[in-house]
Amino acid sequence: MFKNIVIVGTGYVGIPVAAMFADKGFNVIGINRTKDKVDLINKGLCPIEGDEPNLPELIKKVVKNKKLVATTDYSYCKNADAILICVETPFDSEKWEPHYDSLKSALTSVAQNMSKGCLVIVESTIAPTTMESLVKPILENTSKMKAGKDFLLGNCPERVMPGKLLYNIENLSRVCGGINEETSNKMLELYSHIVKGELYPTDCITAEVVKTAENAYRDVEIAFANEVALICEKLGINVYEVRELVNKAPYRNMHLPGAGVGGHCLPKDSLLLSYGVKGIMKPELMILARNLNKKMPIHTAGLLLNIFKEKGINVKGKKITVCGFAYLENSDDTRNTPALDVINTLKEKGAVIQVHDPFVKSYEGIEIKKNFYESIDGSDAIIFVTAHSEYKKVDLSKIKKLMNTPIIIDGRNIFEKEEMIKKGFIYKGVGKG
Ligand code: SAJ
Repeated sequence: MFKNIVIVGTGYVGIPVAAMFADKGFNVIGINRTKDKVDLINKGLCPIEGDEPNLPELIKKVVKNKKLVATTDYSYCKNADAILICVETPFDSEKWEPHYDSLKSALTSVAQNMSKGCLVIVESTIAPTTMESLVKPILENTSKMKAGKDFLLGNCPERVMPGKLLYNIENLSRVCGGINEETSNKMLELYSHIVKGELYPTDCITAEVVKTAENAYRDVEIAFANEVALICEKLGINVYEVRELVNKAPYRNMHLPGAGVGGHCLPKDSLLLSYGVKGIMKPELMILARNLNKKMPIHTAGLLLNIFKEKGINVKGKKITVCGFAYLENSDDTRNTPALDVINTLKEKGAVIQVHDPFVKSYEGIEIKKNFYESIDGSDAIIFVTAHSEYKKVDLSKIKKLMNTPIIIDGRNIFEKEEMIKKGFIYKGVGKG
């Protein structure tokens, strides 16, 4: 029977799952290394920016009824029946390896405090074989206990998405990879309290591969759409018309091409998956796809640079407004945003960049403007990088009057080419020849 649950890491993954277990009557302790976040949560406030339906209200409720308490103190693990580890696991693409410092530190602190009979579950995304080669040894060597015997150990990969944190946890299926059958069954029992989706028991390494493969798969799907977009540009046709007709064929689901692939999952999970077989085999397709997607923001900036070149305009000093800094439409999440590569590519050529985003409050070293028309006033070009709904409603005649030169680059198929040309814009869209 589970009563006391500890969640290590109260970010995008940890805080919603902590609030959901607390709402089901469990005594939940949320451990975070930063005191500010701990204090915020203990005031009943949500530490996540952006629009997360029902999450702020849920946190307020469970903190008020004392079912959720945040702390920096790992000694609470002593009384935990279950400990979920939800810390960040970024990938260092320079060194070509996962960055497990947060994971290692969390595991060590948990192992120093946890008691016999506890169930430890890693929800963070990890490369295949990490449970066996890193998680289990740290827990066993530090606690002097045996996994599968003195404590149970499993991997239940998160499936969160900014903007749908609570919805995804409640409704998506989950893979419960246990060190043994007893553990997988205990995981099913625990998660059945908060997950309405299917719960699939399996072993740890299968769970590790499922998580990284499901995102590598999506990255490859998007890369395919991006490659067809590049072909359509060369052939002078519209990739979005091609996509619509391709998807009329049965079993086709061509994804959306665009200005790039950001977020906390897709840019790293194919790298984590390939890292899992490092020294054994070298995956090709998913790495090619990853490299193609990484080029899309540069390609998008290149569409503008080509126009300047054709018109004999010197980019140096030109005022360019980048619209959309979040990696995802109608979100404030900026992790691995393609917008940064668009901005840097143009800055390297001497352009002066303004950034507009209706959701992103701030970003280190970049002023984010809130008023769209102000941000494009006097600009020599606009590049739309994120498909925020606001951009679909802008007044094109007003934009044309405000701009110095009416050059628009559309990274997300926000506008129709014909309409833009009719209105007197010099318009280029990703995938639109
Ligand atoms: N993107 C495209 N074309 C597409 C879809 C997305 O260029 O057809 C771009 C987006 O603009 C964004 C990036 O890819 O920059 C990622 O978009 P995403 O929709 O995949 O959103 P994420 O990164 O939040 O993905 C998460 C993933 N979920 C987990 O890792 C648990 C992903 O597997 C889910 O499919 C996605 O949420 C979702 O749709 O829920």
